Amino acid sequence: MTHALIVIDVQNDFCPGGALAVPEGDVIVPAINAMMDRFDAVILTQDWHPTGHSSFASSHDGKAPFETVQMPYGVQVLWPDHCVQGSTGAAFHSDLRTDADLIIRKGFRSAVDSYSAFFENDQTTPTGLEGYLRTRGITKLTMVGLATDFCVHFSAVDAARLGFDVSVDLSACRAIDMDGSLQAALDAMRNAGVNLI
Ligand code: VGL
Ligand code: ZN
Repeated sequence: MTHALIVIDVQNDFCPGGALAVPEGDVIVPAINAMMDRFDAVILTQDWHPTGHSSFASSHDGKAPFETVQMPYGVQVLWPDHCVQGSTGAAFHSDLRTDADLIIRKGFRSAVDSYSAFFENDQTTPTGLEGYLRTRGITKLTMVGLATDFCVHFSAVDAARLGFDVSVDLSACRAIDMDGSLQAALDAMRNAGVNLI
């Protein structure tokens, strides 16, 4: 059994002072750093949007952040501009250990957002992470990071559906929590067979 730690989007824009700050997003960094040595593999994900990305409210006339829009692939929440490729906001929190095996970037296609580390929000375009894990013989995943109710949630549910043994360590996650999204995410993860610890 090969067990990987997947660290989701611990980037400046999701930490206090960032463009899409998650309350206490930075508080989890020491715990995540300490966990890394206990795993066979460590993988970081990085939200990585081009300027003018379709998930940005600023790309839609008359729309404000946290409103929604209908995209060809379904309903999309609109966000403040965040994690623009190469920006300081897209960089990992400066205290996060980056001595990881793999950094996987997502959300780099303008027309489709990607919450999950496995599939873009159209739920069909793969990021390549599944192939990486399978070819390394990794079957067990523990996920931590930001935000519990968006990227951690969709990554964990996709991983469980793909047949990985998935746990989410909630002590090393923090949520955006808009309109009950945290409770909905916890329910969805539980229903998908994700172990919440
Ligand atoms: C995320 C909203 C937009 C996340 C990324 O990492 O949870 N949330 N982009
Ligand atoms: Zn994003």
